Amino acid sequence: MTVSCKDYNFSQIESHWQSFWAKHKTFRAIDRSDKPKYYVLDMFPYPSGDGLHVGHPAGYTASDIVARYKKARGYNVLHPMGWDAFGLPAEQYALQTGTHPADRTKQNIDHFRHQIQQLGFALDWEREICTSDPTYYRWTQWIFLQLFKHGLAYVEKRPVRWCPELGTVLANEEVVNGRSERGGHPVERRDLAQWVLRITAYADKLLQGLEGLDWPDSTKRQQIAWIGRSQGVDVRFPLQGLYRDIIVFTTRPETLFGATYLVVAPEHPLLSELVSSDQRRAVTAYVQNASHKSERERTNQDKSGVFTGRFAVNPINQKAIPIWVADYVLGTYGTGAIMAVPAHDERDYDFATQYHLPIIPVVQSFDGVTAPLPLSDAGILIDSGPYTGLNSENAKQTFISDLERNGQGKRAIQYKLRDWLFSRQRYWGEPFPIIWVDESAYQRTLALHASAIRPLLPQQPVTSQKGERRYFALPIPACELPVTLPTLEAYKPAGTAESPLVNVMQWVDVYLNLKTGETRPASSQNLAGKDWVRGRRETHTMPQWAGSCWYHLRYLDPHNTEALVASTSESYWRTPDLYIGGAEHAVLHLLYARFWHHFLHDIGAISTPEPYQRLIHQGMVLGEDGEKMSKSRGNVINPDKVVAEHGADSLRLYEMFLGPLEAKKPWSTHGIEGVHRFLRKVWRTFIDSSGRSSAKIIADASSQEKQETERLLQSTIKKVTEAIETLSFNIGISQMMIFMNHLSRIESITLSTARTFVQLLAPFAPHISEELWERLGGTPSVSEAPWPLFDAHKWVEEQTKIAFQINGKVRGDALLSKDASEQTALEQAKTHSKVALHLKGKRIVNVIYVPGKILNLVVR
Ligand code: ANZ
Repeated sequence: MTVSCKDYNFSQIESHWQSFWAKHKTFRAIDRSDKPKYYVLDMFPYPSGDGLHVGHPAGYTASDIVARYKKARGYNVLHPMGWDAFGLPAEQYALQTGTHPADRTKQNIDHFRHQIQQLGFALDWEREICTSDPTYYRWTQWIFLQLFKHGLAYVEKRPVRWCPELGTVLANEEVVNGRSERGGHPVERRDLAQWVLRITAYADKLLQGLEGLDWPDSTKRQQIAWIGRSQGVDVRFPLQGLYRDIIVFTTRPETLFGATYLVVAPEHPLLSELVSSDQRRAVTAYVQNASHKSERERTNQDKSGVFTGRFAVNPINQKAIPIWVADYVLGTYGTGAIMAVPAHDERDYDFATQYHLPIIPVVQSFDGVTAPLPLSDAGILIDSGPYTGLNSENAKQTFISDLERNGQGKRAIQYKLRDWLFSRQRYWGEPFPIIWVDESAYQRTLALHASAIRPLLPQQPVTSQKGERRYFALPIPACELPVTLPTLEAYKPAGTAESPLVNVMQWVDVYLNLKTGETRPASSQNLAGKDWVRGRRETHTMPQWAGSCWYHLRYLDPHNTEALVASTSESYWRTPDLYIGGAEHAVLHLLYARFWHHFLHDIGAISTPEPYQRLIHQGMVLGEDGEKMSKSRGNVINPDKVVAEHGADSLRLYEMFLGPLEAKKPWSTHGIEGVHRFLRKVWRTFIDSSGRSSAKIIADASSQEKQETERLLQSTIKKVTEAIETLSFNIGISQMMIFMNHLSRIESITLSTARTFVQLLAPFAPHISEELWERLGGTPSVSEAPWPLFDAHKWVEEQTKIAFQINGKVRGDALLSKDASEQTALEQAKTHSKVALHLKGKRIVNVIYVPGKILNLVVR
């Protein structure tokens, strides 16, 4: 089928070429190729019920231009797409309507796929993946097994947010100001045994790995801040009247002489022991009250605290200082206790002022001027015994060595990064490949010689206490994966702080074969005895982050049933050369994915430590009013409508023309019309009213015209190429517009010029380009044509004659580039013999330079 239209009928043209690409598998990535590879990845979408947003194509078009360009440059390109398909909205929708989340998700994906295909992206659809597909999450579970085996997955009691009114636990994003987003009901904290991943074991690797990455600085900085590595000292403060010490973590040991009190967190394990009897009541009430607050509330709000009735001894000067309990000190950071130095720490200063505690300055600013307190800068130590007069920065090391020598302190490193809470009390997520059994079953597994389970057990067993009983986690071995999510009949929340899966007894209550790892529903038969034990499946599910932690690897080998990725594929494709996605993922997704990737590298499953070498965030596309698009504001632009009215090529080109890729930019309906007019002009210039290539296009143009056009063509090749390489697409588009204006003005265009222009336009507006290419006699497809190369020889012709004047009289000339700087022109002039003669013994007092025309020197 060919397109028969005479005019620029974009909808016919676009659907024709989309089927052409699909039929010819034009963008299929080849697994074993002699060509160099190029892997460009988009952050895959969550297929929400709202469909595609115009923000999606901003990133996807950018990656698509690069993919098409790299293909034209001879690379074997991998440009895949998939779905981050587990998640809350599908489950909530199921609750409201009774539609199964899997069905709903499938509908959404079909809609998204259709929308994305309409935009003509050069994707290899044979590699499409979906995180909620058992063939995919089988490997998510497999990675979890490896983490479990290596002691990086454990169970701990952590609070969940339980809403009694709704009878369900809520995710963080469903809680607003302590109330449920839906209904505004109060939300409580409940402690529940949950899975946690030991990401903190990777803190240093995650920090060091950042160094070699080509990422936006701000994203690196956010990752560094999130990991929050602090170097300091653990200082030992003996307690008065108890043979015990309190250890505090400080990054400012040089301020020890200014420590006027200690503070312990309400969760501090020594607190109940150290409280004096007359303060016990007040402290208990305080601790009780603090337990309802979140960490954020504790660190942001006004400070409060209670005296514990006990004193500690400052090891440096033997002074007794009071110990307080206050919730601005967190139990989860450092040692959960601090030495308060109100003169030099803002939080301590506020607290001391409020409770009338002493404030002793021990650092003075370098110039000796009394600065207002608290003074957190470095300076000169004062009132600090033998250390007085030292520069506080240098003194830090002296304090540390002295404390270490006297056994009063120890160097310590702290991280803000916490282990990753990996359980969700949800239905629509990956099940854990875990069965809980009693101790005897665990011991039997350990004693078995041939067992598929035993080699997967971590050194320390993972256990969970329920009332009197202790349960042991046994993994389901890889050969028994996936553990598929059962089909629920009712989506009602469990009514407890557990996942709805607890109600599916048929699935939960099983026999497990300790040798093979096989499972059978316990209700169907009694298998107790020999190798079978009864157990309960883990009913929590994994968080949505899990599937997106490693999807970049699955695209390399999406249909592999034997391994997550075959090493042959992995060693060829390795990791994405370019990763494009929103800045909202600057911290968590990127950190979690880096953690898993480093881990997989450590266990030898893959050959690279870092997943994403080069990263770019596309800026948000705002509404016409300059505000974030939202339904409530009514400023949402529907991409389907834009495609219907102006075509996919216009949408693509327009989104790239809006401005720099990384900038936030408002949509403009006027703007898209302008871009659309440009495409019509391209069409009209190359195609005549009968639909054939225009009579203006000839084999050879007049030499005068040819020169001018050739020069502009070379600039256009150069600029468009550079624009793609540097992802400054808007600059490339402007240049094509300039060139098009020229082409539309001149009498005749050579066929080769017309074709080259079409090739340059192709990555941006591929459909019209394919159509023009075909009508200009190109075969088989512009997507298969090699990229036009910039020809420096023809570029030289851009040089023009420039006249050298001295005091207004022409004394010589030379060929110079139109873009030559004043400096270059001046140097050229000085080497000209006649000009040099006239300059001899004179002083240049003024220079007038008109690039491409004259250089006039005023001399005296
Ligand atoms: C004495 C001191 C004097 C401190 C001074 C600061 C300034 P970063 O850099 O964030 O690691 N701190 C320690 N543990 C804490 C906890 N569990 N909750 C709240 N604050 C805690 O901060 C380290 C500093 O934060 C430590 O150094 C400690 O206060 C406080 F002029 O010790 B500092």
